[in-house]
Amino acid sequence: MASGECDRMTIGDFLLRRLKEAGVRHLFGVPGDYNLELLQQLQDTGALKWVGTCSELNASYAADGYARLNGLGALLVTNGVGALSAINGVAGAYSEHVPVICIAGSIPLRSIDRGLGMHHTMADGSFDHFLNAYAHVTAAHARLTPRNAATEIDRLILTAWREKLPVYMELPSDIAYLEIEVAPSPLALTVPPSDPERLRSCIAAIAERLSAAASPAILVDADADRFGVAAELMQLADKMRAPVAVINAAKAVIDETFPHYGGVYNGKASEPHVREAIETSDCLLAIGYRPIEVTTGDFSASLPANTIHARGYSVDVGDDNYQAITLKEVLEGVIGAVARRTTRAPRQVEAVVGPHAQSNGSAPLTQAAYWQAMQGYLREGDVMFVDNGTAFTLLGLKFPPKCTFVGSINWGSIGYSVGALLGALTAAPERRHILFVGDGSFQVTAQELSTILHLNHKPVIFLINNGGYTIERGYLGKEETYNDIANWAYADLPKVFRRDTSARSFVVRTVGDLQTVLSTSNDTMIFVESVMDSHDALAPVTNSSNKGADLDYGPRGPQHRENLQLRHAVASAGQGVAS
Ligand SMILES: Cc1ncc(C[n+]2csc(CCOP(=O)(O)OP(=O)(O)O)c2C)c(N)n1
Ligand SMILES: [Mg+2]
Repeated sequence: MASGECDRMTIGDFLLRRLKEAGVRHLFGVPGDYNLELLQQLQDTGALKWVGTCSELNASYAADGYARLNGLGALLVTNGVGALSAINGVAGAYSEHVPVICIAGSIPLRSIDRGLGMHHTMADGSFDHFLNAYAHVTAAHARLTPRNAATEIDRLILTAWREKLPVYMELPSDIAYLEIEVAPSPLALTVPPSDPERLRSCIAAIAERLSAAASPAILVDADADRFGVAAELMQLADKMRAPVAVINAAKAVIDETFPHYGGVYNGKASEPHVREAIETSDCLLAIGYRPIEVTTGDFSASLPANTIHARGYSVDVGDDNYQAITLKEVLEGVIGAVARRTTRAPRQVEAVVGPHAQSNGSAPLTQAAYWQAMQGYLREGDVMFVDNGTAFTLLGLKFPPKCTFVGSINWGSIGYSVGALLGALTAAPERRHILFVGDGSFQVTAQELSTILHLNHKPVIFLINNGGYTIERGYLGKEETYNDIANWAYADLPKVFRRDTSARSFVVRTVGDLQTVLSTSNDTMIFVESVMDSHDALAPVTNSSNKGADLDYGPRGPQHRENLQLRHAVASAGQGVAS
């Protein structure tokens, strides 16, 4: 770079500047001697706000939750011990297509150069183990040096943002204060525009098929959210008067009050009208479809032969594959090109949550009554978090307009939701955030509640206390002690985690209790521990777990033994869920 065209900045300041330019306003993580120097730069420049978490695992979940609402998230960990604690969450971000930047303050270059043994390593003379580990769970990784920092920082941030995937960056602790030459212009979060011919051809091919179809339909996976095309998909559906279904990883990506929204497609576990709309469509437009057993009704999903598969940057139409296009430009073009239909009628759907609850207010609380009450509690604009377990029943509720769903359907790491809640609260504190979590999942990351309280956030937390891992009992071990957990005084935790808390805590045992609690005002955190039977689960949960066991253990597996599996009396349709 010729002088005059560049600024001189320290590597650490430049990294923080780039993060800020990319829209990252907060950094989650845990201090360590290898990252304190960057933290000091953060403190001195005020470039970002630091949100210290109780563990790096929780920081990785928080950065993921933050990115879901903000478009990009970041965490800062220390070498090895911190990086490996965070790797589960970063891998989850990969699985769920969430752009998270994991920065590890790492061994000083001065030690690496001379092969000096250092703490937080294997003490085996190698400094690459963690970089190599992260290579498997990120779209890009690099160890920064004074030579590559200016370009690698931009490459990694842009890769995360463009690919909607995590990246990993090692910042050796002795270079954060070294000056380099950097471009003065801000980082532009852009993708290269489509190749004009490929774009035109792709749009024409899609529009031709959709226009010729008698029953076009749209199937939406999470990438529709990640690549920000939900509005375009609704416009397209509206113009074609075509039904739109989502898979449960894309819950609420399409506004569920949109007239053409059909429901959740999950193979034979779908509501019949959803299954019919998708499987009998004579031209299906599938967005980012990544089927796994729990999103396909155990592989019973059967997409029509004439399915167009569109992804962030490529599309399959018939035998053709289109590269050098962007999903947004393709959809904008298709909306313009496709034939408008006026004859097909939209079809509204009702919530599919289980049987009607008992009306007796003093009866013990059941899952059926619980979820029915929750349906009435949800309101426009809520952010809903779900963890693994019977809480998955949330997927069967009908969401009001403008809601956001934050879950980890593909990766499914228990405890994710508590960290993600902190992250999302940080990104969008003005919205109402509601966590649905089981006791088992909560126990993994419960301490992050303290950070949420410390920062004065006011989420609503619904915890199901059913004495352990009920969803697992549907796989195996209906009565086994390995599915039992210690019975914490959950509702006391806000007080434990913050002595002067104003959080309202409740222990709910009856339907009447729950109804009272749900009318509590939300000017402070509400923490609701609901006590329910360890064998209570709605059919979608037990059916899915039972089938999961058959897949996992095969015909010779122990699930066939008498009374070893929690089962539901009557099989019925529902959303697939994994544990
Ligand atoms: C990190 C991780 N460890 C283990 C599991 C396996 N697992 C899935 S669900 C579950 C139990 C969830 O129990 P809880 O949160 O209490 O839900 P519920 O009892 O309502 O089903 C476990 C242990 C997992 N998904 N992730
Ligand atoms: Mg439980």
